[in-house]
Amino acid sequence: MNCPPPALPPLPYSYDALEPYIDRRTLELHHQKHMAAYVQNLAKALEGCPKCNCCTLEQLILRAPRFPRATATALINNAGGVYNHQFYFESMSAIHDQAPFGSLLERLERQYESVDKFWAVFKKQALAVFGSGWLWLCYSRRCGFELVGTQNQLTTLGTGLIPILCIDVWEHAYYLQYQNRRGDYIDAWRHVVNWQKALERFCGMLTPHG
Ligand code: MN3
Repeated sequence: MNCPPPALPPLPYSYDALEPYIDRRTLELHHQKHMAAYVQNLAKALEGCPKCNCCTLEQLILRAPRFPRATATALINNAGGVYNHQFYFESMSAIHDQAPFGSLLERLERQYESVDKFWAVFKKQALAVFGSGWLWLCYSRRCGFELVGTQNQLTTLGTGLIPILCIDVWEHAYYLQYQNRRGDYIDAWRHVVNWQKALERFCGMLTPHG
């Protein structure tokens, strides 16, 4: 559970750490302008909502519909924007070309046959997210892995699925470097996925209290 950050949290790597797959300019703008705007707008929304201040990001998103409409919209967009960007930036690593391993690899191969086949499905689904949104690799004990698209700053919270990885497919995540070629960005993204973090999320979920 994460508390709303009072200021823009730093990235877990330097701005050029994902080059050549995601260039410095794209990452700088994405973090310092796009994510920063969600952090600032969330802080503004919380000023007008004393009851919100002791909530985590996840609680703000889940409880948003209980608030008056303007506050609810501000929370869904901005708590969602902060949560999604934190999740996305933590889904990537300065250690390139990691491969899934351990129990996560076993489970992926059981469901998709091979990592290459998983990526083929992932790319197809990420290309199919219409407009601005996200693609999530999620897991549930009942259904196994599911690839779930969300629009705008909606999350997978409240679905019963546990998110493992997410890719931002808003155009601002790739347009400077890849223009309209979302498929090339998805291919490049594969090189910077943080499978260590993905395994931690997956194993956290598999503990009795996870
Ligand atoms: Mn973004």
